[in-house]
Amino acid sequence: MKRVLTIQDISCLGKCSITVALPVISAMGVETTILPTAVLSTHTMFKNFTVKDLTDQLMPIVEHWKNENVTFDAIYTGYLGSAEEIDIARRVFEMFGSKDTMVFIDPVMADNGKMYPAFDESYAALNAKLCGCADVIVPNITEACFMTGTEYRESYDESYITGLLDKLRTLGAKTTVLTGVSLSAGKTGVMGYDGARGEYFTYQNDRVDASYHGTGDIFSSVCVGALLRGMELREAMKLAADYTAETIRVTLQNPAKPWYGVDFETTLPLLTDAVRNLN
Ligand code: PXL
Repeated sequence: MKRVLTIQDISCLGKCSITVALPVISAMGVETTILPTAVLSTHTMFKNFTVKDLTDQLMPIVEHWKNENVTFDAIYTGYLGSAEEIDIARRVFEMFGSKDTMVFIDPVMADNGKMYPAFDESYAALNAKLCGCADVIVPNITEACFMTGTEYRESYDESYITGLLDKLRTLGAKTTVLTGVSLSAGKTGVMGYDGARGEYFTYQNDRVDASYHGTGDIFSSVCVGALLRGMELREAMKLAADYTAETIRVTLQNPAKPWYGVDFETTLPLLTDAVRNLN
């Protein structure tokens, strides 16, 4: 069984970061090791959340693993809380990286044109540098703008997206995928540059008119699971985009849905089915 290390926070309530990555990737038949950067009472879209920073625990934990000769097929980073944690992520890539280890970075820090609380432009610059270590990066348009110094636009055309992709490519990641890209009315999905094939690709599905917290983490977790189960990049992106859209659709039908996240628990069997016949 493939093994991934994911580095992100634990938001105890909120259906994001590790509380999504662990069930989603596990359901896809991939062992998931966690390196929790902080414990928060909720994600940061709630008011008055608590935070216990775990930065001082991170190196002792990974050094223990190193002494146990643990190896990872992939390292997946999501929400990292500080400059120091970005630096630790880089050290973990150096300690556990090899030519066979996929480094997958979701530079979580912003959405809808704005930074999340706790982040600023200098954090974006550090995240941009970290992205240079990756095999695959999956920023949304807002994160891509902050990392490349590009003006954020609500409405855009394909040339704005390819322009952003070209700027992102200069950061150094092999494959660059922009998420939340809507190339025509009623559609949304991804547009990326596949470094292995040297070409752009797009995948668009029907837009569901609702925006939920944690859906970026679901998308990334499915990509990581699918890639580790041997799916091609495009297939993995399609599965992740379709699964995320279907989960939002299912959530909208639940009259008792929580406001803070989606009902991925209901749709997890789709992922198990999708990987059932893979090696
Ligand atoms: O879903 C991204 C995310 C992860 N972790 C925390 C967050 C957010 C987004 O706001 O606040 C703590």
